[in-house]
Amino acid sequence: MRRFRVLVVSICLAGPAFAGDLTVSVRDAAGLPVRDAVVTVTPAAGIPRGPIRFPWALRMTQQDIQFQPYVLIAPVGGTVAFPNLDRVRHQVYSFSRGARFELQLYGRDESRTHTFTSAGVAALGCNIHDQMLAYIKVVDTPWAMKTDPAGNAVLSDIPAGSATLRVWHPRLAGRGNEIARTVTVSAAAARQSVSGDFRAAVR
Ligand SMILES: [Cu+2]
Repeated sequence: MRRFRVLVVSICLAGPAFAGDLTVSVRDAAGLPVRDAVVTVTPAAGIPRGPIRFPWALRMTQQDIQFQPYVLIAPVGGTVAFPNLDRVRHQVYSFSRGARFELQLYGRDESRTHTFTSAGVAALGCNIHDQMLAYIKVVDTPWAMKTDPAGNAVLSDIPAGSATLRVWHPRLAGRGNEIARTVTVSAAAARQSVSGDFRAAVR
C-alpha cells in the first residue's frame, strides 16, 4: 500500500498538469522567414533536473571544406564530435568567450570532441580555411529548437505558466544577437511571431 502511494506521488511530480506547444515564427524586417534561428523557452518555474538530451546528434561535421550544420544546438555539459570527412586536414577553433578551444590539425576520417560546460555561443572557424564558419549554441533548457527553412520552430510539452522565450541568430542585431520576451504558455497550442533586424552575412 505504501509502495502504491509512492508511485502515485511520483507520477504527479513527473510532469505538470498542463503542458502546451508553442510554434515560433521568425522573420526579418522584410517579412522573410529566417532559418537556423535558435528558439529557446525557459519556464519561470524552472527546468527539470538532470542532464538535458536532444534527439539530434551532437555532431559538427567538416565536409567539402565547410562545417555542417551551420548552427548546432548543444546542451550544457554536452560533448560535441567534430568528424573530418574531407581529404584535407582541418584545425577547428573557437575564440568565443566562455567557449574557447582549439582542436589540433587532424585529417580524413578522424574525429575530435569538445565538451561545453557553460551556456553561450561558440563561433567556429578553421585555421586552414578562412571561409569555414559555424556556430554551436549551448543552452541550459531542454526546450530548444532551430527554425526550419520556413522560419518556424515548434516546441512541445512546455509546462503551462510564465516563461521566457528567446530567439538567437548569429546575424540578429541586438545585444548578444538575441531577442527575449515573456510569454504565457497554456494547455492550448499557441503561436508567437518574432521579427528582427538580420544583418547581411559578414566575416
Ligand atoms: Cu579547414
